[in-house]
Amino acid sequence: MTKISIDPITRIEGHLKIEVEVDNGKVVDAKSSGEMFRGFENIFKGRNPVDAGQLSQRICGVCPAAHAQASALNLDDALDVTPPDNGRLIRNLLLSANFIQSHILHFYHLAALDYVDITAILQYKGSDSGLLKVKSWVQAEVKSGRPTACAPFLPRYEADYIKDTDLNIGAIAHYLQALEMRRKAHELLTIFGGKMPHAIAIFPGGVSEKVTIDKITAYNSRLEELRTFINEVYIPDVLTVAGAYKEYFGIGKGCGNFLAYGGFEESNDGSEKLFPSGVFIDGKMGKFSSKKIAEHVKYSKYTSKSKLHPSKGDTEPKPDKRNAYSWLKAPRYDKNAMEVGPLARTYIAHVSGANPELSKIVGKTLNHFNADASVLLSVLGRHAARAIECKIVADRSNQWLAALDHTKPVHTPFKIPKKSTGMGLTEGPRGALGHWITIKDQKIDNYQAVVPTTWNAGPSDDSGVKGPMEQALIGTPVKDPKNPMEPLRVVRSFDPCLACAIHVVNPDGETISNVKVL
Ligand code: NFE
Ligand code: MG
Repeated sequence: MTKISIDPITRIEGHLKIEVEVDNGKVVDAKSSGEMFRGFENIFKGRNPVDAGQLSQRICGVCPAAHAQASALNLDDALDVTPPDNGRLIRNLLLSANFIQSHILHFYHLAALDYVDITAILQYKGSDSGLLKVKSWVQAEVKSGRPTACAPFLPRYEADYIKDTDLNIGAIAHYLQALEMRRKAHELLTIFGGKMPHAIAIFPGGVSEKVTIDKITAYNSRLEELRTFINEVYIPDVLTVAGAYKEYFGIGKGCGNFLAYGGFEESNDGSEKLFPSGVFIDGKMGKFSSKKIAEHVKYSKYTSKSKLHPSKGDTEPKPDKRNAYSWLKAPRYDKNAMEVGPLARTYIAHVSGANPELSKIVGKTLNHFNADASVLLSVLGRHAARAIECKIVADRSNQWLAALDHTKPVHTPFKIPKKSTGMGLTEGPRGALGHWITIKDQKIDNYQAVVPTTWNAGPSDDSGVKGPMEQALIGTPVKDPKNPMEPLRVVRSFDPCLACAIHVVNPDGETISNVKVL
């Protein structure tokens, strides 16, 4: 039995440690540990409820629009206010810009170097200035013997990278182009959001930024460039990687249960959404009920009572708690571990038939690989689902943009009640995101967030059932324990964000664990 500890996992957001035990070339046990405490929820107490939108966006710079949206829906509920059409549409456009940016980021800048051979750039003979720059960096790294001189390209594990030089150099060119595309997606968000990260225009009752023809035009031109990139570069690249690593359709299955709260409101009361809400448990589709969520903490470093509903949750740290191995709680739905994210959304939308356009693309993708829907429950299924929903969201944004009316309001006025409660459920790029608020004396009395990565990367629950990512790791083949690329590919397929999940650094600056950087 070999024990492998990867700490921290690089090319993700935040600090995550993965420990796996390997026997006979396969992972037989896995532990996922969130390695920082944030206690973000405690900052909200005693504040003006309207501040929640700005505070919660600071949970993360990668998905702030998702937190802004969850917070706005939470406050809409608590303040009993409904946004007008323009308010709802602009909120969708802000969130969609964040989805597009985040999915391109994940595929090209976080995951691609698990497959693409960066050293192929040394064979590059052309004149593109960006590629020549990458070539000179990699050359310098290789020569210097100081392998950390130029992260993120090297050092790296030895692995079965793509062999075709042209394919690798083409992918590196797309890596650079994707940086430019992400800038455009950030600009999209600023047009109606004021700035990115941490938009200022999203607000209970709608948004504060008016519709103008100039803004519509500015959004439209950037969106069209992004849609072209998604169709002509991102989706083909995902298909290329999938074609070269077909075995990953059978690796990293996970718990097989999916949860989606649903996201992108298609009606002002929130009853219709682009991505439907739903649960898929033990092979059956079911209706989602927020009452069935509970956060277990037996293996989490908190003193809180276990199995509390998030509306009653608390965030009291206990770093030295016996047997606890993560700063993440373990959220469960009706006692089940649930995977959330692009695959969960796509699977639920596809199986329920709620989005025919999405089902068409899923069907085409499966035909391309001559496979049935079971292969989606895998590393490659997650990458494919992310690309498919990126296209769905970008295409639909074009229609939301067209539906804006510059003669109409963007906001419905509201009053802050003496006491109230609220719930805001939406979808972030990484999955189901929920915010809960209790208002007392017109101030925040309690604010709790349960984020996508907490669902996916959380530890065992009180009954010892492992989290979805831990379950996905078990059974993963490991050819060479010194170069554990296979488990890394499984982890990265979830696109974890620990900054979100742990809601800063240990205040005493102690070393929390031994760090092996790879
Ligand atoms: Ni910090 Fe986030 C997303 C949210 S994730 S990235 O997407 O919500 O766990
Ligand atoms: Mg929380």
